[in-house]
Amino acid sequence: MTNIDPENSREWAAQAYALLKKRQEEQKQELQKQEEQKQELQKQEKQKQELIDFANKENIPRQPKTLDEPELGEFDNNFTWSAMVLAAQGKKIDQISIDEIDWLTKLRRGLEETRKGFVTELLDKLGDDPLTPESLDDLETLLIRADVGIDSTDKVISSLRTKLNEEVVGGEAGIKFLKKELKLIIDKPIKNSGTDLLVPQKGKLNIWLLVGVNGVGKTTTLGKLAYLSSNSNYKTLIAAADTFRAAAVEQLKVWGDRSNVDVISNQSKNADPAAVVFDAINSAKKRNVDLLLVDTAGRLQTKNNLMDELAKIKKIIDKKVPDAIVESLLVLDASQGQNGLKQAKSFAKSADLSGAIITKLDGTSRGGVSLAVSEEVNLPIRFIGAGEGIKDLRPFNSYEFVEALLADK
Ligand SMILES: Nc1nc2c(ncn2[C@@H]2O[C@H](COP(=O)(O)OP(=O)(O)OP(=O)(O)O)[C@@H](O)[C@H]2O)c(=O)[nH]1
Ligand SMILES: [Mg+2]
Repeated sequence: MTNIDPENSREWAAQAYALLKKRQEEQKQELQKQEEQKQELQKQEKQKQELIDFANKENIPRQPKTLDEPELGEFDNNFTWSAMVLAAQGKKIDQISIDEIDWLTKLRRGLEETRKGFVTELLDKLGDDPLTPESLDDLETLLIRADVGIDSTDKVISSLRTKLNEEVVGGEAGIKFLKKELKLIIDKPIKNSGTDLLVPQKGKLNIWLLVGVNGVGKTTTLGKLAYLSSNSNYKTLIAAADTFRAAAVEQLKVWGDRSNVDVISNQSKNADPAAVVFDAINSAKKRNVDLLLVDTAGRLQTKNNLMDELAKIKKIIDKKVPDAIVESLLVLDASQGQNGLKQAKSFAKSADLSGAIITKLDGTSRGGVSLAVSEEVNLPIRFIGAGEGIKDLRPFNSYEFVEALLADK
């Protein structure tokens, strides 16, 4: 990671902006060409009436790739900040995409409420003065208020206190130190897991189970994951193992259609979720699927029968595909703050979890709960969601998260 000076990075951002603008123009022209070709093709197809049915059923070519990058916005603060975060991670100008800029802008905006809760107030209080024991007390209160959790807060404050005993710490240096400490907390379970970035392993069947209480965003997250995965050229399949809620299958099919991913379901009443997973595994094996995403019903961690159901799903997987790589991902709604943390703790006790996905970071002041999940539940955060759109989910990146959390404007 490089530290670049603000002047250079502004210039860097301006160059990146110009490049993206040019690329967008080229893509638009390409898209128009594809559209014209498509219309021509449709015209021809119309003339071949007898082939139409067949073509529609089996052989219809996939839609030409539409311009799925968002529009490039203004060259403003958001763009500059996002470009700087990418530059600091060693990205080259020609490696960045509008998608990444767009996501970082969303992330920063999403964390705005949380940030307002403590950083802005902290920076106001600190001004340019060095940190004092009193300002640490203020920081402590603000961190707790942002749902960072007692343990993480204690850790950060005592590190800062030690540093303060050794040297004078200016406001800016204090924030830099704080960022480093927060990042350490988030990175610990990720490092412990031995996997920095969760991606499906090629050549194996990867099965990701999404679990969590009602309404936290499991199905939406699964839809976004299906999009990410199929867009990254992993053969993807969805298992609709939420047989509890009547509309669940339909909801999943809509998501599946949006990313051309099939959904395996069983529409009969009271279908057994484990049986759906059984069918989905058969299908996945036949089709050489890389990633099978399993949607499950929302459940309270206290409901034993539902927790048993999860165990049953896992048993089926173990039996049918013992060499599959299974991830049990707990979906947590950030806006639930400490309540979400409690859920995570209970789930971690009764379900064998391997990671967490934090959703609804947009519009909550409780984004700090991500730190509590890392510190107190010891779960690596794998993805974060900040919006209801198909692209509003990205692999978790602790550097980007902490930068967005502590961005000063
Ligand atoms: N703002 C925002 N809303 C989200 C996000 N993720 C999910 N939602 C919304 O949360 C609501 C519940 O989402 P679902 O995906 O149906 O949640 P679920 O966990 O599958 O719910 P059950 O199946 O009933 O347990 C929906 O209205 C989603 O659009 C997010 O990151 N941001
Ligand atoms: Mg659901």
